Amino acid sequence: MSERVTVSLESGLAAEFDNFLERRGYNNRSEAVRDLIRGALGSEALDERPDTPCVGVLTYLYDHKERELAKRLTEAHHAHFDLTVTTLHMHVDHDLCVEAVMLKGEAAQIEGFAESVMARPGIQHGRLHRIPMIARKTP
Ligand code: NI
Repeated sequence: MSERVTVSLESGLAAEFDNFLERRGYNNRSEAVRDLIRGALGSEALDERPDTPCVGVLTYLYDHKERELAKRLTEAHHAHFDLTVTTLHMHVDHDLCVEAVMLKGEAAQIEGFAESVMARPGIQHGRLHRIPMIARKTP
């Protein structure tokens, strides 16, 4: 079930918004407005409520030959088996690996685990993306 909401925009802002839609590939304003609202509500939840249930993806690059990094990463994942649902590992070349770790848990737990991994010496380009499980996409 959906509710109709009418929004008035001054012409300059409406033109900027239409340019935004074109750059992002949106076909209509409503879908873009819905995504922007979800994004704002999700950010607020992540900032203000550390127990917000989330799924997350942590990605990073590392050299598997660097000291005992690969072994220590595996140990960190096992120590947090309740958060780390699965890991995708790509051998980029002879030395470098990229991993994408799928996480599920509370916002702060996921962030804490991700920060502890990204802070390890040898971990490069670490990035976490969290999706709060508060507002699901509906047509
Ligand atoms: Ni590898």
